[in-house]
Amino acid sequence: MTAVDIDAKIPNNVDLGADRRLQRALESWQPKFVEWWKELGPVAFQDHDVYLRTAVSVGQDGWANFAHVKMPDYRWGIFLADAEPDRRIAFGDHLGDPAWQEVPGEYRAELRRLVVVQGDTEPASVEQQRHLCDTAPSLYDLRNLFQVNVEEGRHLWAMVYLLHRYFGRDGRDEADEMLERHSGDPDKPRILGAFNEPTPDWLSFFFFTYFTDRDGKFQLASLRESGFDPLSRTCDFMLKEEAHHMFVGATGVGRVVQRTVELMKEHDTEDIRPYGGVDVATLQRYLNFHYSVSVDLFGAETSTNAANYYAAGLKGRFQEERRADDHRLHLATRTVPAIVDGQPGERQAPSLAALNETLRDDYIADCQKGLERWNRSLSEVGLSLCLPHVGFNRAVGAHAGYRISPGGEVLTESAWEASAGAWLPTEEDTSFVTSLMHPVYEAGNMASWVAPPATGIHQRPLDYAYVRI
Ligand code: BYC
Repeated sequence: MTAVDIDAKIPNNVDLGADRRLQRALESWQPKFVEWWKELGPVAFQDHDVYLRTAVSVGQDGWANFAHVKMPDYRWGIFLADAEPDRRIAFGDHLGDPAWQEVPGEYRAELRRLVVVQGDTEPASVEQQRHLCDTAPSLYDLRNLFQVNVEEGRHLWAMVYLLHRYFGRDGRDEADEMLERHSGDPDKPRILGAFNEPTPDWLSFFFFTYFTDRDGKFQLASLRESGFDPLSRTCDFMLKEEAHHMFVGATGVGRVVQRTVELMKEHDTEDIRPYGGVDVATLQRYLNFHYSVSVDLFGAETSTNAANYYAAGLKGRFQEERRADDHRLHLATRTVPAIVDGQPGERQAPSLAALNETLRDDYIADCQKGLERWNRSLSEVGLSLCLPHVGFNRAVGAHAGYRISPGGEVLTESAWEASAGAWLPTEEDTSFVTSLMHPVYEAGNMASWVAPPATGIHQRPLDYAYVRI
């Protein structure tokens, strides 16, 4: 294990000091990153002390410090999980070969593309969320937003390190472009669809961190399987931080649901908008939107890119080594969703080509778990939330171009137009949700539309000054 150099200009456990050229290259990218952070990171609170977790090590325990820090002074660093001795590639045509410590020449372009797509999402989400600090429902939530933001920044660092260290000149150019594309920019947008959608309010933020960060969990877990060992180790450590982001989403939506149930019981009505709560129908529409754009992030049902990544040993399946098959998938087949005779149906496809779908299946099963928890609360008022049909509101894959209801029925354009307002957030929903978004910045207080969390952060009380105002 390489020791963590925490006091270096760029904290790291990759022995950066031993490679002067690389160190200089990254140190020249560092001010561009900080400039980007100040320009396109959170629009306020940059000079405030925030109770942040900072990665300082990669072990099981004590890998992070908690302290008040000003965001631009956050110690963004490069941390790879410890190397596994004699690690072998666990799938694909190189099954059983020693994992690569350098980029194999024949897979350079594919690996670079994977690293770039992954890296691009990280600053994108910070850009999407930059205005949320104006309207946080509590200091606890404000701090969680900033925690998520600084860690997405660190995840960008994780990918930029790989680009600089392993991809030479074009890697450095790609690293610069990470700061040049911007979420929603018509000329230079972010690469993947969901990362160009705005995150205009906190309800959207909670659903984004539940559904879209969960795509991050599954993509990172697949990249952790990579035969390219530095990518695998980097993703392993990123997943540790990522868990908190999904916690923010799962508990965030859970707290909104809890408050909704309280208000419904108190006022004996589903129409709790007049009492400052979010009604269940609105929650379902927000869920439908964030779920469907996140489901798109897995790509098409069958993909030669995905097959090639797997065969080459670059990107595996979720929990690859726990699967009881040959880990090559040359002969295996599976069903994938398809439109058959104009209706949602299935077709048979080679498992190798269908790996995006396999990952999407794992993701959907994971999404369902949170719903079950929220629905336990909602059962007290006889209501529930559900995931829409996989073909609903899709822009990528077999269902793109079809109008499919949440129940899975193919609709004409006019039937869709007539019902879409019941299924996706309307302008009225957005303006109602916006009307609830008022900052609550007295320690311990909470906005009316969301219940307080069960506990504070790192054993601190709920009325702790998570952000010093
Ligand atoms: N939007 O062959 P296909 C995270 C493109 S999130 C726009 O099916 P493939 C995070 C596709 O690029 C995790 N374009 O694609 C979360 C391809 O283009 P080309 C991010 C799309 O390659 C929250 C074409 O359509 N990490 O970490 O099999 C906060 C054909 O599609 C989209 C990764 O995604 C889309 N949604 O699959 C912060 C992991 N979908 O080649 C962070 C790395 C597809 O024809 N990426 N296209 O020009 C990959 O593994 C794959 O690139 C994808 C796409 C799974 C994304």
